[in-house]
Amino acid sequence: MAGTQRYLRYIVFALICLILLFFISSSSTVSSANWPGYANPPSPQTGGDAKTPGTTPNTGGLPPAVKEGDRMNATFVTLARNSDIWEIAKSIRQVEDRFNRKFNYDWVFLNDDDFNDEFKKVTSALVSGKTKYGKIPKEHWSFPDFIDQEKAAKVREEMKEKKIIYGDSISYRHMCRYESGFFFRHPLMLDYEWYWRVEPSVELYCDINYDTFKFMADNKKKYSFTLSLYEYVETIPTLWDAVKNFTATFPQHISPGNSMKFLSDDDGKSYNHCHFWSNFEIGNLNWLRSDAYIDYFTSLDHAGGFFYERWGDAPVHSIAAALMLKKEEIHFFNDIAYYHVPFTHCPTGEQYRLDHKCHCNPKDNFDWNGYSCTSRYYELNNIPKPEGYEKEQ
Ligand SMILES: Nc1nc2c(ncn2[C@@H]2O[C@H](COP(=O)(O)OP(=O)(O)OP(=O)(O)O)[C@@H](O)[C@H]2O)c(=O)[nH]1
Ligand SMILES: *[C@@H]1O[C@H](CO)[C@@H](O)[C@H](O)[C@H]1NC(C)=O
Ligand SMILES: *[C@@H]1O[C@H](CO)[C@@H](O)[C@H](O)[C@H]1NC(C)=O
Ligand SMILES: [Mg+2]
Repeated sequence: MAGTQRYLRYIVFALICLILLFFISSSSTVSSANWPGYANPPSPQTGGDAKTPGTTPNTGGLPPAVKEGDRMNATFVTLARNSDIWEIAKSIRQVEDRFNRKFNYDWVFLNDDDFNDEFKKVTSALVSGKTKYGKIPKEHWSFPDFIDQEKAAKVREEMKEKKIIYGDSISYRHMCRYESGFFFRHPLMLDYEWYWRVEPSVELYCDINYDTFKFMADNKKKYSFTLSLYEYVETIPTLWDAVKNFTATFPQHISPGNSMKFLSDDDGKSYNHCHFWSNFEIGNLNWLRSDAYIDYFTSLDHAGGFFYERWGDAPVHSIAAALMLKKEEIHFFNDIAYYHVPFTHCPTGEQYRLDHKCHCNPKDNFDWNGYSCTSRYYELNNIPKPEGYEKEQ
């Protein structure tokens, strides 16, 4: 009897070993076949984490790979040179990770030169939607005939001596004029109603889990921003005069219920230099293509300040939005955490930042700094400031 028992024990032991071996090998094939995890619905965490002292269960799970539902008539748009390739690659990767891998919107690239193969290869590999590459027509990137080029050259010399940033640059002026008056009229852009502008070297710090274009449409927004600040006065000494001439000539284009209070502290007599920072924009292209905006741009263009001064597209777009849109049509995206050197918008509100896996330092948030114009926007629209803003001032 004792011999049979020992015999049985050996058999049971061998069986257990076999079963164990089977589980080890099969479980490792299952998990590797299922990698990457994004393909799976978030699975409830096993109790193992919670039972291990010093660890916490991740109850947040992983976001779904692609959002269901219709897409808007929208595109990303980037103006860039071939030499911007690695800096724009960085921006694209962040926009894709935080937003576009879930929505797969197209991306239009514009350049005053031809894009080279490397630029196209790298950017099209990174973008989850279609990519399109456009060359800017010469007449949108050169001195218009009504500009006195000698006078413009003298201004650049003076600005260089005063050490005004980009003060002596011709290409920077063409860029500002192009972004002010032409990008939305490029043939590739005519196919779309909405745009999101992205520049090289920008960062996004939080997940964006909803369609921002749809949000704009559903809430009747036309223009939006994440950062606002005061413009460098030396670059726009006569911009406000040109604006006043425009409003006198085209009073029909000025909207009732506009955001004049954002721009002026004396009912429009003078400009306080506040503007939305246009390196980030989500906006409506049909508004930019409207008679009102085109009349505005044409009027400013003829005043000459893109070349005789150094007008930036940020104050040009901002003044247009503030005067020609109803104030409710301009949106502040508190939830889009954004960086363009040297300023950060990090959403106020800790719970929001945790829920959206933000990686910005709230101490870097510029919104409540004295040089930001964002509190004016809140006050003018009677929006209560987000909880906790006092601590960030
Ligand atoms: N194709 C082309 N794109 C340009 C040129 N100059 C600027 N850009 C693009 O225009 C946008 C604004 O130019 P930036 O040099 O970023 O200007 P900025 O944001 O005022 O200044 P930075 O602090 O240097 O970023 C970026 O998307 C640039 O890639 C140019 O000469 N040709
Ligand atoms: C997208 O918008 C543009 C501009 O309004 C329009 O011409 C085009 O037909 C629209 N495309 C679709 C698919 O709706
Ligand atoms: C004012 O605007 C009108 C119409 O755009 C233009 O003809 C005129 O030259 C402008 N005057 C100045 C001083 O800019
Ligand atoms: Mg830039």
